[in-house]
Amino acid sequence: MPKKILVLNGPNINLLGKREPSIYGRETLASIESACRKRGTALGLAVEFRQSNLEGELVGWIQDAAYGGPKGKQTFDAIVLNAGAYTHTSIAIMDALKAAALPVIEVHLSNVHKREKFRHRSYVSPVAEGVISGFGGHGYELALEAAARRLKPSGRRR
Ligand code: DHK
Repeated sequence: MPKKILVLNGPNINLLGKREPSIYGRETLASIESACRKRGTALGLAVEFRQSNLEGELVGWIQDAAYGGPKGKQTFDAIVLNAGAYTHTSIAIMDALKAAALPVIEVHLSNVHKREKFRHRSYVSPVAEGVISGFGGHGYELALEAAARRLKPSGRRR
């Protein structure tokens, strides 16, 4: 059975391609999703890609990833998360990730540390295995590679 990876995207990520292209690039979310699918298949992963502008919906998806299966079992093996602006504000998402206790890889298209100070703080980083920031859509593929290695039965954590 392939390992299942939930790729979650937060607010305004649906506008990629149109939104501040000098910061976020010209790639659309659909094209990133299709690159992730290809990369996922090559890595032997089953990738599910979702986006929401709503904090509560993201929290619900994180909870379901860990406890939404039959008998409260997990439905995904790891989460790749670009929480958008909620990265910098959401204690609810951080708490959901803690409660889920699944491996999390944090992704940002832009290099948040080159940007405004309020983007330097992340509520996701303390509960993430690692962070990929500044490589545009390619960062999602790098995150899938990290997840594949992390989930290998004999694979080293780092
Ligand atoms: C996306 C956003 O929407 C911002 O709010 C974050 C992140 C950065 C990104 O680079 O992918 O600050």
